[in-house]
Order: sequence, then structure tokens, then C-alpha cells
Amino acid sequence: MLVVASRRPDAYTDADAGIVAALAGQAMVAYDKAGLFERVRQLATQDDLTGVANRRHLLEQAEKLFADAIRACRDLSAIMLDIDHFKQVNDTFGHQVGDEVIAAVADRLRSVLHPGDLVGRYGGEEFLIVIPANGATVAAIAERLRTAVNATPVSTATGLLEITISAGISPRHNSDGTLTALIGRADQALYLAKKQGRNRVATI
Ligand code: GH3
Ligand code: MG
Ligand code: MG
Repeated sequence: MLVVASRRPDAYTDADAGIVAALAGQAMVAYDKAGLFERVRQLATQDDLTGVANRRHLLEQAEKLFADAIRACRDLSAIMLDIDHFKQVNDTFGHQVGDEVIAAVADRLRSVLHPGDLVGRYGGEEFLIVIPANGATVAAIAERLRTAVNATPVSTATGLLEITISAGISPRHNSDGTLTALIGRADQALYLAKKQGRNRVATI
């Protein structure tokens, strides 16, 4: 609602009202444009299913965090997470229930992470987290993420499902010249966690 007021009686003519209406119309166009712009930005950066960063946005943001960490000599780690035996969920209950599980896992990851942490969907049922920490701190965060997923069963259309994840951590080393190298080590660590029996965290 737009109100134009004056203390003077009969202050405005019909022509004035027309001008105000035209200006308000212009403002509405700008308002709608801003809304559309925000929607396009969302579509370009967010993963539809989970609301976390999509792969492209995730890697773009991760490159920035990686460059900043090198410049300022700050701690940085990558955590690669993967849902355990997820194919069984799809095969037993169907892909829609699988999708519900992926979305619920993303919610639980987000509930543990802080605003400065980066989380995105790296692949189908794989999430990458890039976090300004290393050593015992990042190990504790990964453990909290694992526990957050496993603590209570996930509610789906087919009922409650026990879901676990495995996580691989790679704290940034000075020898990690590129983000790709850092992510590669997180992936190796994840592979180790799977090999050691799943539902656990491993560090390389
Ligand atoms: P592991 O414990 O070794 O990770 O076993 P897994 O069964 O989770 O591993 P695998 O990589 O074999 O299975 C991943 C499955 O995820 C295969 C693929 O069909 C499924 N998938 C990938 N993206 C999606 C998705 O968006 N929705 C659903 N429902 N399934 C997906
Ligand atoms: Mg898996
Ligand atoms: Mg996988």
C-alpha cells in the first residue's frame, strides 16, 4: 500500500494521483525484478533437493576459501561425506525415499555447521564440507556430523530408517597446492573410512 498525504485539504489533483500511480508502477517493476533476480541466483547456486550449495557453487566458494587460507596462513580442512549402503535404500524402498534420506542428511549436516562453514552436494549422496579448522577441532566436527545423522532414525514415507554416513577428513597441508589435491585426500580418507567398516571418520 502506498499513501500520499498532505495537511492541506484537496492538495492533490487527479493528475497528481496519475503521477503517483505511474511512479508506484515503476517501483513495482523494480521490486519484481529484484525478486526474479534472487530466484535466478537461488536456482544457479542451490541444489534443488537439499537446499545446500550445488556442485558448481560449492567448488567456486571452496576455491575462494582455499585461496584465502593460503594467503592468511589459516587452518582449512575438507570433509567428504557419503551415505553408507545408500544403494540398498533405493533398491529396497525406491528413489523417492532415497531422495528423502538425502534431504534429511543435508538438514542434519546443516544443523551442526556454522555460517562460515561451506557445505554442498558434491555428487549423488556425497557432500563436501570445507571448514576453517584442522586437527582435533575438525575431527570433533566430523564426529558431530556423523552422530547427528546416526542419532535418530530418519522419517520417510516408508517409515523410520537407520542411516549412517562415513567421512574422510583432509586438513590442508602446505604441500596441497590446489583445492583438487585437498579434495583428493578427503576422498582417499573417505575410502579408508568405508574400508574400515563405515559409520566412522578417517583422516589423511
Ligand atoms: P557405500 O556404503 O560404499 O557408499 O555404498 P552405497 O550403496 O552408498 O554406494 P553407491 O555409490 O554404490 O551408491 C550410491 C547410489 O546413490 C547409487 C545411485 O543410484 C544413488 N543416487 C545418486 N544420486 C541420487 C539421487 O539424487 N537420489 C537417489 N534417490 N539416489 C541417488
Ligand atoms: Mg554411499
Ligand atoms: Mg557415493
